[in-house]
Amino acid sequence: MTLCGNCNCVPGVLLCLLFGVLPRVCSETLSLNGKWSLSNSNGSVSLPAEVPGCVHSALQKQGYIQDPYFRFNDVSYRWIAFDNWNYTTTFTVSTQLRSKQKVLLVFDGVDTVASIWLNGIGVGQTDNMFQRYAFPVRDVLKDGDNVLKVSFLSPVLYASDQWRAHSAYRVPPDCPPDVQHGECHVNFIRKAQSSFSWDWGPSFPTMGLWRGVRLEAFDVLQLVLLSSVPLYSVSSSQWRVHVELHVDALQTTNYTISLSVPELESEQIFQQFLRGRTKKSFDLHINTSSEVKLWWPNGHGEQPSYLLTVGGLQNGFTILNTESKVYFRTVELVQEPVVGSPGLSFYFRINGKPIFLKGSNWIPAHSFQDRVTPDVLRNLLQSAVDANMNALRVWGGGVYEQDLFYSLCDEMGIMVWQDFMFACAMYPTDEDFLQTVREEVLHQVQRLKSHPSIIIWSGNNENEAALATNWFDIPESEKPTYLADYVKLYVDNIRGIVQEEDQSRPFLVSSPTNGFESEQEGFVAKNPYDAHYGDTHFYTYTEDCLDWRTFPRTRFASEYGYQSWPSFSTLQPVSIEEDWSYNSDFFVHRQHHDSGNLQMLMQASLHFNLPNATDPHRRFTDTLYITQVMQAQCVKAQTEFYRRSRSEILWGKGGTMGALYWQLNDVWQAPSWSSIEFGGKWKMLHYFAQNFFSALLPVSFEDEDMLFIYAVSDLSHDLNLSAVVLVYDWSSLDPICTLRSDPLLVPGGSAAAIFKQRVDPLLGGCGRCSRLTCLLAFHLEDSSGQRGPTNHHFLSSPKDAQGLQRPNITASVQEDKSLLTVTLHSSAVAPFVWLDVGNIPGRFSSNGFLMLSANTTVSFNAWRPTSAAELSKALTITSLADVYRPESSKQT
Ligand code: BMA
Repeated sequence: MTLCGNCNCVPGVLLCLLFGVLPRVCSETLSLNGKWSLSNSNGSVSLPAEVPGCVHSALQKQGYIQDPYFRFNDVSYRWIAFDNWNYTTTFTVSTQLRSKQKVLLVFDGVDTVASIWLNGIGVGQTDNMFQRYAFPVRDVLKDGDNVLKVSFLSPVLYASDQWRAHSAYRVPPDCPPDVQHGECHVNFIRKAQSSFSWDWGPSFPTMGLWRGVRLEAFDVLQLVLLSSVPLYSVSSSQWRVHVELHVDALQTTNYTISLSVPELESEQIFQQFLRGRTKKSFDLHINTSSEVKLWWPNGHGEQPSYLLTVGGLQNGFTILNTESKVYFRTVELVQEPVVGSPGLSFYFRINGKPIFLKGSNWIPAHSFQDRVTPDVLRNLLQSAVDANMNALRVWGGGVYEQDLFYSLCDEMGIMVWQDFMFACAMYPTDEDFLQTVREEVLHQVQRLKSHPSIIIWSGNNENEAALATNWFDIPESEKPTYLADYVKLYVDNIRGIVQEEDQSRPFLVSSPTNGFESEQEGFVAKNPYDAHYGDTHFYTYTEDCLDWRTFPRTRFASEYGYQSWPSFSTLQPVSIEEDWSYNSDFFVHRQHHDSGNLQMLMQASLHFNLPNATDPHRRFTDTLYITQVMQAQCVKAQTEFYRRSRSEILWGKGGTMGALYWQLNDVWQAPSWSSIEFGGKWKMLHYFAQNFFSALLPVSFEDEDMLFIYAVSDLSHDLNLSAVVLVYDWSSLDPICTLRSDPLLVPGGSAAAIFKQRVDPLLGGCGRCSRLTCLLAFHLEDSSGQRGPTNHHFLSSPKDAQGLQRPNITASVQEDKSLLTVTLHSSAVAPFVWLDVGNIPGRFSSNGFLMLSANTTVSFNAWRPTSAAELSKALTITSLADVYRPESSKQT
């Protein structure tokens, strides 16, 4: 029997209805995406607009405004979000569609506060960017032209009205810090919290239809949503797939539902009585004699998927025929007593195996979501995988990402820590607000729970900490009100819904939190940053980032980081020549973190000479470079500290099982904590992440003049390893001594001290070597040779290094078939060698490295066609000794 051959079906869901001997009747979908018209409240601006899209994108596309990211345009274009806007489209519908019993007008995403009019009749209202809306419109449709209008209220004015109406007590913060040039009261509107500005992003309070719009028409039955969650029973050693069908049944009848995973020879048939809008649950038990291949995080195995097919019969005729992907894995968040340490552990077990989470935090990839194309997502997520990450936290101040984001994470083995979208604020809890949040949470959990990549839900970003440590100066006497609101929102409502909908993964109320301990303390712990429990966020800008004593020996580091500036080629398209100095108005304007520009230079100056080229442009680009060197070194030091702390409890602390630095990506071209610039270019930090997240890693540190090297292994098997240490003089490319530790059995999934020697005797044993004249390079070896990357250890600040020379690096670019390589020649030891090819998109196999040999070759993976000639022309090379000239400092 052929099904739905020429019908429009709901994307992703093939649904077809056939009745007895009657001709086939399918559900019908009419997409309303495409060209709409857009106008402002008084009609003075009127233009075509794309749906999905937003007002800002439409204005730019039609030439009403310049690039909103250009220079100071974020402030120049403030007016856009203070106006009300109307989206209008005209469409016709077939008689066949109109003759259906039910017709729904479906919006997958409305940003945000709007009323919806069809042929002049109000059919619905929206107030939450994160909900899906479906309004019945059958009786409003007519022959000929139908006019659909969506009238948006200014989100800024709406938020402010809501805030004013909430007069009983304040719900802070009122406004973002001035340095962010943002709008106020974003906590009163359910839209991306960072859209009113953040400490890394501009204020663009968008409006628009940011996801698809369509008519869905059907008779008898519609499948609204299908979810499938595999669950494993330890007692019966059996998998079952928990399937939920959300249907709208217009005819009350008995249906036969069949579920099967053919590849696992598992099938079950169910009889169901369906009536109205309803959710039906089924358990498909997987044949115990079939071998189930498990989904593993990146670096721990493959990500095999199976096809689940769902069929439905009514009176012997097929009414439903759809399929979806299923991946099998279990997840546990382990919080249990730790030997030798007060508090509780905090780590994830996937398929029974403890996994160290390595990765970063994800923020919106653009202020205008319509610009987040599949290519943008693919590129960023591939960059995460290429840097050996296995986890990303979708941070709670942005958006629940589009389906493709999670599908790619499933395929790439990226574990997702999914926040709900509440960040750095208190929130109202009046009934209207709670109601819209409940619908949001329900929708998002149902939409996303089939993805194995999501391993945890988390209620909010930093709101427990904000309350506990009183960010908003709430008087002690008023605290109970806020605590009660906190519990009402995140525990009674959000957690309640999540746990009802999804028992397959843990729920955490906040991040950072003390987990079970926070719950014991009434959900807001006295100190949610306590390293003995849960996860921590830790930032310091003034202390020396290369001193590991600075960092908390936490169970799980879910945020930490340092800012840097993006490279010149990223800034150039949004700036002009007068902006190209570190203290320009543009540089001040773009920095949304109080004192951020100064903090970067201060941190850099602890270990590096600040650039002093006499040519101002050179000094400017060198300064961008030095901020990236600093950031890369700082995050490396902190991440290595967390990774080497996985197997150790010292002074009651340790057992660290996660390092997610802040932040992976950027929303625009500005200074931030990101390791990838807006546009996808890797900062030096991202190249460093490739190494510091590698499965097998040697890590060095000093404690009281004792040099330690740890072997950190995320592998599943044990290795017999030695550490090999090469001592170099800064002034020579030949090592002056080599030391080797005795072999040590390093168990898979552990960190072990493999090398230990006092620094002074070590250097003394090498002849004419001191902390100022020498440095160390080291790696791990087994009988098959080097395992993992080479790491290095500076014995003093590079700015004090004696013998460090300008290396005069020369390069030649070759092209062999499609492989582009750059061969470098250096006359001296060169730290932080940075290759930059301007705006040619792509990445090097390695960059920002320490050059300890005269020649080295790296490849360039271009993201568009290019040539050796083009690359060679664009290539600039900078190393540490190039940015500071002692002579020129004497001249000034
Ligand atoms: C944390 C995050 C973000 C912020 C970052 C850098 O607090 O949750 O809110 O952007 O630090 O300040």
